[in-house]
Amino acid sequence: MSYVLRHKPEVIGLLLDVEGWASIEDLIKEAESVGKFLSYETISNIVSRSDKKRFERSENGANIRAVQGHSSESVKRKYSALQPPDFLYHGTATRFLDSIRKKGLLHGARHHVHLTENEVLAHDVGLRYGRSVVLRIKSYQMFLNGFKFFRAENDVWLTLKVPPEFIDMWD
Ligand code: HQG
Repeated sequence: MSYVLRHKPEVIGLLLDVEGWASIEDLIKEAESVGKFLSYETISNIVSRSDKKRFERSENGANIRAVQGHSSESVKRKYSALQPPDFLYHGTATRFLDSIRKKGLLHGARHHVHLTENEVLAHDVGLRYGRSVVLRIKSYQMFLNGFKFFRAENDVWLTLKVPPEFIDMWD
């Protein structure tokens, strides 16, 4: 579900609107056309059991979306800008540090750099790519310097980039 609701809805012929919403009926139908069988109940369980609350259903229950993490071009979510806490954390792998030192944190294929208030969670995110290292980001200083911050419905913080001078902890 993350793959089609964040990245490649077209692989099953699903349409996402600019806010990332897809019709649950269409999701079930299109998934079935590629041999994946989903039901309202399965989807409901995935939504409620997702440890990171990755998905959200619309109030009328007809639509579903991933709340953050998108790379699909059809999605351009409008998050409202917020004042961040003094520091936020980003977990990455040690092998990326040389490049991050030079270029800062870039959003890559996704629409935003992902940050969290939770250092332990950041550590786990870094582990996905190798030896994990948690970087501390001077988010409030960035905010004072005009960088915009957003917070998704699942409390993941988002920003477009983090220049190296705002990263103050390397290991
Ligand atoms: C790294 C998960 C080299 C960046 C998590 C990361 C998150 C650079 C990787 C969400 C770089 C991108 C997103 C630079 C950044 N040079 N490497 N200049 N700038 N990087 O997966 O933040 O479980 O696109 O450090 O919880 O790891 O999917 O982003 O290692 O919230 O719900 O490039 O995905 O959530 O990787 O993870 P990603 P991310 P879910």
